Amino acid sequence: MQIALVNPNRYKKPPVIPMAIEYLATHLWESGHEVSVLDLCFSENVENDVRRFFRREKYDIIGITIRNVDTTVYFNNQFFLKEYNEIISIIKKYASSPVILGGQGFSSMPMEILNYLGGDIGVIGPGEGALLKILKDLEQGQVNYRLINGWDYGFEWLPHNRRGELIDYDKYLKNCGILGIELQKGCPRKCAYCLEREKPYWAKNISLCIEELSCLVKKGYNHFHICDSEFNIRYSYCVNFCKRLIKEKLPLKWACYMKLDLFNEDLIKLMSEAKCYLITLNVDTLEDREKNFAVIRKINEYSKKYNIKLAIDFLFGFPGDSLPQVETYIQFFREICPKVVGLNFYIRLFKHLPLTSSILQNEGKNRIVSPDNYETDFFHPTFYNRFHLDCIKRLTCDDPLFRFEGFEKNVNYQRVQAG
Ligand code: B12
Ligand code: SF4
Repeated sequence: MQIALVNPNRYKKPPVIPMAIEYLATHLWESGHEVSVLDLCFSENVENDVRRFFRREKYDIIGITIRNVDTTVYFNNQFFLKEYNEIISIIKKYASSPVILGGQGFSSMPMEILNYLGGDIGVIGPGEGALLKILKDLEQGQVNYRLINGWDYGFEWLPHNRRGELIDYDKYLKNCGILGIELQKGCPRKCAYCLEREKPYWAKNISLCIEELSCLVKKGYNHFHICDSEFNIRYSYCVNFCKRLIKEKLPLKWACYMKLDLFNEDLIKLMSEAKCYLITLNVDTLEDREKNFAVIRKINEYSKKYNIKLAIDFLFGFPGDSLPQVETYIQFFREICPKVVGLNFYIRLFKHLPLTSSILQNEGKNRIVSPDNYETDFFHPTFYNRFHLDCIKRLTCDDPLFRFEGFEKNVNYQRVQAG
């Protein structure tokens, strides 16, 4: 069948290569389908590009990747679904094939987004197996569903190599983008505020991941972000991945996200030898404070020892948090002095998260706010907030160690590169 895959993500702080499309295209292609890609990230005239693309060919389905709902930070928030809605309306002017939606953003509120964007079918989670099922059902005239769950269709066939020539990497790299690679899917943990919580875990074959990296390095790319929810979900996997990377001696550097457990000095040393240069550590005040401090202190110590930059994304202001408690965290970060600490004290509440229902049950809508007068309906950007910006500013005293999320539009790898 002829499949169109569209990337409507035009946010460029930084631009993100639509790796989902590359993996999906590879899998569809390997399964005997034809795939064309319309990447609108750098389009100067969306309508013209859409018209030209859909005039060239008639497609059996149009798959659209919905990566982000919004920036998920309160200050200078950008709500992307409105723009995606406009793009999909334009697409529908020039093509009448079924529109299939999927992606991380989509999966956060599947039915709501499917209705809002006017899609025909939505896929929750990984799209590889689900898309093949949809194609088969469409061929046999058996589509009697609007949503399917991609996690139900297995992982063993996940592609490790991707048709890089489908996307113009150079435009992304020139605009501070970097390449990504996915090693592991899912996260079994249950952090109440996180969209990635409680997802089946699947680790890709390390040899195949190394092969994927080698291919990209051969093409001249050397800067990567590991696109896993957290790098250290399974300790033995991280160790084996690093060991293989060290053995291959690939000329590259990489950044990753890590959670506050399943690490030790050996792992940080191996990561450094495998050319990891940046760890972003998610820290929240839901965990026990003393336990948090002890673990962060160690990761910070080992990162410094092995020359890896440590960026901390600090999420606070949960129900029950107090200013004196926040102050102890600020003092602690000052004392250990990581490379940078991003402060986020507006907690994005999504419709289907347990944190949202528990806040509504216990406090009602008292502390629920939305930027730009959006409705506080948990579909549009909706946040829980306890602290005023000025109070937190008073605690940080303009110390450049601390960055208030949303004011500078950049991410940790850019902050670290900027020095
Ligand atoms: C790594 C990462 C980053 C890196 C990316 C580096 C790089 N060069 O790729 C950096 C740090 C740059 C980044 C930036 C941002 N990120 Co980010 N990021 C991630 C993370 C951890 C992995 C994304 C990824 O690439 N996964 C691997 C790919 C292969 O998986 P995938 O995209 O999900 O695709 C699969 C499925 O979703 C599905 N699928 C996808 N598209 C489609 C389409 C169809 C038709 C179908 C059927 C299926 C399908 O199939 C795919 C293959 O299995 C995710 C969380 C997560 N675990 O996914 C957050 C995440 C996507 N990011 C998020 C956000 C908010 C951002 C920022 C807006 C942050 C900010 N304020 O600046 C920016 C946006 C930048 C941009 N231009 O879009 C949010 C989105 C939340 C939301 N609902 O809106 C997430 C979910 C994190 C979170 N829990 O809040 N990010
Ligand atoms: S915050 Fe990290 S560890 Fe917790 S559920 Fe999300 S991805 Fe998993």
